[in-house]
Amino acid sequence: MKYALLLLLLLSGPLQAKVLDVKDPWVRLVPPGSNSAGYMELTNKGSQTVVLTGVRSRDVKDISIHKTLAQQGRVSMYHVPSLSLNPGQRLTLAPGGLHLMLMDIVKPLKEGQPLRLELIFADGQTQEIEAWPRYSR
Ligand SMILES: [Cu+2]
Repeated sequence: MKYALLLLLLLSGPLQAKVLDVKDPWVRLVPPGSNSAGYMELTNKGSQTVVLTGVRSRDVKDISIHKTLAQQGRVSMYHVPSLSLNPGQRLTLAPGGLHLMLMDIVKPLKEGQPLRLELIFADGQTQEIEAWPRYSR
């Protein structure tokens, strides 16, 4: 009986909560050695505010949340410490705005090979997603 339960748990895979609804996660396909950026649409379908504090990956050493800002003809990026989503709120990470900055990519990105990312939330929960490398939207 115990054995059957264990087997069932193993078959069902890691027990990870889906904290956010993540639509169309993708990363810009860049040559090895270059930095890349990750994009997706996040929706909080729960009843609690969700705070995304970071993202990590086995294949990228340095991932941070960035925002691109165009000001007086100059484009710059700044670091955003966290993203907060109220219940029902949707947030889009897209070129020219919010994005995940991927620096020090250990395993070169390849078309058709998803990059595994782990979203880290303020309450300690994590959520694994797969972002697909491609040249543009
Ligand atoms: Cu950036």
